[in-house]
Amino acid sequence: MDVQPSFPASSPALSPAGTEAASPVRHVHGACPHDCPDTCALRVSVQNGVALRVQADPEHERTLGALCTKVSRYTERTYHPERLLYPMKRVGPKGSGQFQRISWDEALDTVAARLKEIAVREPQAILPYSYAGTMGLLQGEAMAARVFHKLGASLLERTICASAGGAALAATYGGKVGMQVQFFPESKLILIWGSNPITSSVHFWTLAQQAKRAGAKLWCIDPRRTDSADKCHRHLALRPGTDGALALALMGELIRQDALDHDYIRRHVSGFEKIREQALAWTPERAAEVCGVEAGLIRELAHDYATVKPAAIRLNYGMQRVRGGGNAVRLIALLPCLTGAWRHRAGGLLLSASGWAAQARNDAALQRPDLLAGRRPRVINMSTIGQDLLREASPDFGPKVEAVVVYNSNPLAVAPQSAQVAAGFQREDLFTVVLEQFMTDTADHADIVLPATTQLEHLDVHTSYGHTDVLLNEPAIAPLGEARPNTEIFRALAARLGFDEPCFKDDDEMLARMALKNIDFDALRARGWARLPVPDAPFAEGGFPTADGKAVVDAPGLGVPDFVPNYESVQASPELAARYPLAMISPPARHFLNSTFVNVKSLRDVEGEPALEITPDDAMARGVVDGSLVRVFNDRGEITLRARVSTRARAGVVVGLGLWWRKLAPDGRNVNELTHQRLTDMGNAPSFYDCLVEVRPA
Ligand SMILES: Nc1nc2c(c(=O)[nH]1)N[C@H]1C(S)=C(S)[C@@H](COP(=O)(O)OP(=O)(O)OC[C@H]3O[C@@H](n4cnc5c(=O)[nH]c(N)nc54)[C@H](O)[C@@H]3O)O[C@H]1N2
Ligand SMILES: Nc1nc2c(c(=O)[nH]1)N[C@H]1C(S)=C(S)[C@@H](COP(=O)(O)OP(=O)(O)OC[C@H]3O[C@@H](n4cnc5c(=O)[nH]c(N)nc54)[C@H](O)[C@@H]3O)O[C@H]1N2
Ligand code: SF4
Ligand SMILES: [Mo]
Repeated sequence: MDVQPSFPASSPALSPAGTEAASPVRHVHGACPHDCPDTCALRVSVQNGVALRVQADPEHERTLGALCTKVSRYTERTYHPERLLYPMKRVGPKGSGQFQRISWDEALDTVAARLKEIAVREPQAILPYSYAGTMGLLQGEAMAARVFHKLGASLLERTICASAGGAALAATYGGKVGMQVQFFPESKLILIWGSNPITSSVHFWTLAQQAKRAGAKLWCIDPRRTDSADKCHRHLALRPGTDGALALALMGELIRQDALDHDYIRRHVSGFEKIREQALAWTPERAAEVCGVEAGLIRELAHDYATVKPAAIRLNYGMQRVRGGGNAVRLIALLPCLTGAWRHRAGGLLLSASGWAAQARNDAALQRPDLLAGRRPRVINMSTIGQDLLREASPDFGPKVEAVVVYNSNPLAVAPQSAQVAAGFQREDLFTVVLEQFMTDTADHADIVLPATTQLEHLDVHTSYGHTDVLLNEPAIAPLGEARPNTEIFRALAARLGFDEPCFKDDDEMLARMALKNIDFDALRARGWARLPVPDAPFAEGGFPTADGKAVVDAPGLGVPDFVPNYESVQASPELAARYPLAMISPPARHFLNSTFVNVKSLRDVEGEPALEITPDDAMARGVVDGSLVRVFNDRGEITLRARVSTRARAGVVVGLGLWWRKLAPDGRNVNELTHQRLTDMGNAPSFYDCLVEVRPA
């Protein structure tokens, strides 16, 4: 039986409001739960128990009065006819999507019995798998972490997005800290580097436009001619993974032109002399050769960066999804230290602001690592889930994985090298539990599916990695069907596992009150958001959160940063590059959020179908015509995409916009069929954009 859960016809939450005596419309404070730096404050309008609209909270400055298209349609997600509303058990082969409704009691008893049976023998054979389906501190790692800590399950290293850049910032600045986003409108030069903010951070884009109108010059550094690149004054379309070479050439030019702030360097940078010679060895011509751009463009960028002040860099994670991503971020992060750009609040660099919020978060109280009671479980990297699910027990790996509990993530679609991920999740001897709002590719592989609430149905507390406010999300409506918040599911599981520590009884209100330190929770609740105390120009006088307060060039154990070529590149693997001469990048599509929203039809219709951008020259050389189907392949696999012959791509680079659900793509696959599981130089992150392919007409 192929169960398409549907709403009970009588459900009051589904009948249009207002047929009977309408109660007044209430407005509820919400927070956008998605993995997006903008972390908008929501105003949810509710009447007769039905959420009518989700809009921007007009009082919250950082939300700038508007939400993105995706989240403006959040009620379509919550009231989607395919919402999972009941627990289900699998009744067909793994991946076939055949499920049968069961009761919560049966579901929880089944899960608890299986986990208990494994835990008495080998708790590390149990693996939690989660990421940022919601960024909420409660529905993320709170009650869930407590349960896995108490079990002694394997720990998950959550690397799939930001850990190369994060580790690089920590090595350079001592933490994930940077400029405050609200000061970008005062900048006179903005480098948008490895980011397509019109897609992925539209509120930052609004601020950059304000700067532009006030006379700022905007540069975009991106292999793809994105919508954002189109609207910048200059676009430097470098080859993927060559940002480190570009940064070294910029540094070399700053030194040659003596555009350095010697006083700032002397007082607030340690080890500058160690990178001087190396930077001088990078002329614009040398970098131009590696990056595949005109040397004149690099010279112009260096000249702008040396002379226009205040100069700000909006770095984003797009540029660190390659082998040398960590080194590249370290090199770029040094640029504002050499020019003293940090002296001004509209100068410096922003990759992530999450380090500011980390100081306010009380993760230990929520997640209770003390429940490990001295045990030190092995760590599994979420980015190598494909190979790790297929590994047998061994001394260096530890026990074979016997059970996976997935929540807030869709690894079948988002993890690299999908064929292995799918093979892992298809293992008949693997017990898989998936907490989900929808029947994703991953849920199709579950033994037990547990229905989770959406953001309108649960309480949560949010911090941001793009600004420095914290937000509260109040439940606006009752859970639909039998859906439950993640917290409640893990609480119920803890009870069945016989965990009797009082912390397993903490309700969501108690968790919310302990989530943040030094924040007046009732004031947060009254307003919906609160501002963290962060100085306007945090490093104007140095004071980086490093051991000596200085920015670091020569990091302990890492040395001086350098350009590291892609795994899959002419420099590092010429034989491979001869067979697969095109570099494929797979950045986000505007109307999806990772693999979220792919099942919202109105948004999917805008994206059309899975496509590959290829330049006219690269297409012609292969006999590929616009609008035709093409095979995109390498040694790891093959996918079929619709060719879009376009100058959005650059020579030698093809773009497969992410991240389609496999089952909603005509060939049942997505771009991650082609990506690999080799990790970045720092932070053990995946190198999604370090991927060579070849293209042929289908
Ligand atoms: N609409 C929408 N918004 C999103 C997301 C989404 O899926 N959809 N995802 C969210 C998430 S999880 C994240 S992590 C954030 C951050 O999002 P990012 O990962 O920063 O994604 P983008 O802003 O699209 O920027 C990526 C850009 O980097 C470019 N790029 C690829 N390789 C390289 C390279 O080697 N060098 C340089 N310089 N550029 C390169 C791509 O062409 C692309 O335009 O966005 C969030 N916002
Ligand atoms: N090729 C390629 N691969 C990529 C990327 C890329 O650019 N290219 N980007 C990478 C990046 S930056 C990231 S961050 C990862 C993202 O990877 P994931 O964090 O796995 O992101 P999503 O695909 O959005 O999947 C989140 C899932 O969580 C579910 N969910 C949301 N809220 C809740 C909740 O409250 N409870 C429960 N139980 N479930 C919930 C959603 O329905 C959704 O299916 O993907 C990475 N993969
Ligand atoms: S996805 Fe980003 S831009 Fe859209 S509402 Fe959420 S935080 Fe705002
Ligand atoms: Mo991400």
